[in-house]
Amino acid sequence: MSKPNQTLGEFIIENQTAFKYTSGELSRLLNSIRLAAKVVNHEVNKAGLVDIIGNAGDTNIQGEDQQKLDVYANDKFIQTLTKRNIVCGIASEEEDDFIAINSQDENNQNKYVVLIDPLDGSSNIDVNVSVGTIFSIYRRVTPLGTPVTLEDFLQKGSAQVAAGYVVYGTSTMLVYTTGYGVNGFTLNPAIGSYYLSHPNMQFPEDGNIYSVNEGNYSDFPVGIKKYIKYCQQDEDERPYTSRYIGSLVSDFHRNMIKGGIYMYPKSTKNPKGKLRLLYECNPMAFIAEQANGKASDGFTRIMDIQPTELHERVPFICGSKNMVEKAEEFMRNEQ
Ligand code: AHM
Ligand code: MG
Repeated sequence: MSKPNQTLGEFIIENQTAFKYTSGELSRLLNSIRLAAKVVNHEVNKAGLVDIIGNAGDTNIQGEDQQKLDVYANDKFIQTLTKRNIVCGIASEEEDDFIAINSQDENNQNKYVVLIDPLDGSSNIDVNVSVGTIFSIYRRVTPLGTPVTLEDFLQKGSAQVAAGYVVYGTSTMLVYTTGYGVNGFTLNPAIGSYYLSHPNMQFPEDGNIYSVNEGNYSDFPVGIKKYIKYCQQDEDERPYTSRYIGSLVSDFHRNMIKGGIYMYPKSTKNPKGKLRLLYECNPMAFIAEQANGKASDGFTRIMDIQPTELHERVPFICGSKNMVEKAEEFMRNEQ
């Protein structure tokens, strides 16, 4: 399905016909995310210049207020997604409530809801470490012609029609799935086009990297503590390497390429885990499974969890299949 020098725009159109997945609306939706990600990328790249061009809250030389980058990213994604007559609702990490969007004919004919973390890992921005955007797309479940409701957002991850992330790293990449494998596109900033650089991405079945904030170790469930000790044992192919950026998208991206496991378990500080089910865990879980990896809360498949709240948190274990299954085995044994 991939061709040399193929751009993301070409790929989206070509796959629309190949998989007949929409009347073109999903393609237009993905294109709007592609566009917003370019605009945000441009701004993220200037983050190191804040002392020169002004901080959040300052007024810049054009008389515009400088915004914090996560607020800026949120605004850009919402603006871009709102204008195209495709999306009927958006939920964002930056918004307490979902945003309802009516179609231009005022008839509520837009089909899709988008859930988004516009700038994840934003504590990394000030220190020039990579951050990301995560998105998840569903068809609404309430009838067309009626206003969107919370029910449209509280769908299981298994109902996602597309999900993806953008990593603003040493290069900027957009990685996404529509349920037919995972493909990664790298932005050529000189000309503003994304090129298919990582076709058909796959997690290696096994890996030797584990990513977890070990500062929280003493608070972790016993099963996770024992699994971490297992990762550190000098036996067989172990000890594994510990790598933790503190930016989910970047940690996930590295583990998908090299083979590894990411964990954000529950702890006393975060009794339900820290990461959000709807716009952090579900989209990453969809990508992981489409890339032959696995995602669970330690016991249950992430995409089988029935959400009950927009900003619900969940423990998250995700990565190479054999590694996630091993961690689950430790969890089960300590129940
Ligand atoms: P955020 O949505 O507030 O940016 O938090 C999510 C981030 C993830 O990207 C990252 O994996 C995790 O929080 C790091 O948390 P911690 O600093 O507690 O290890
Ligand atoms: Mg986040």
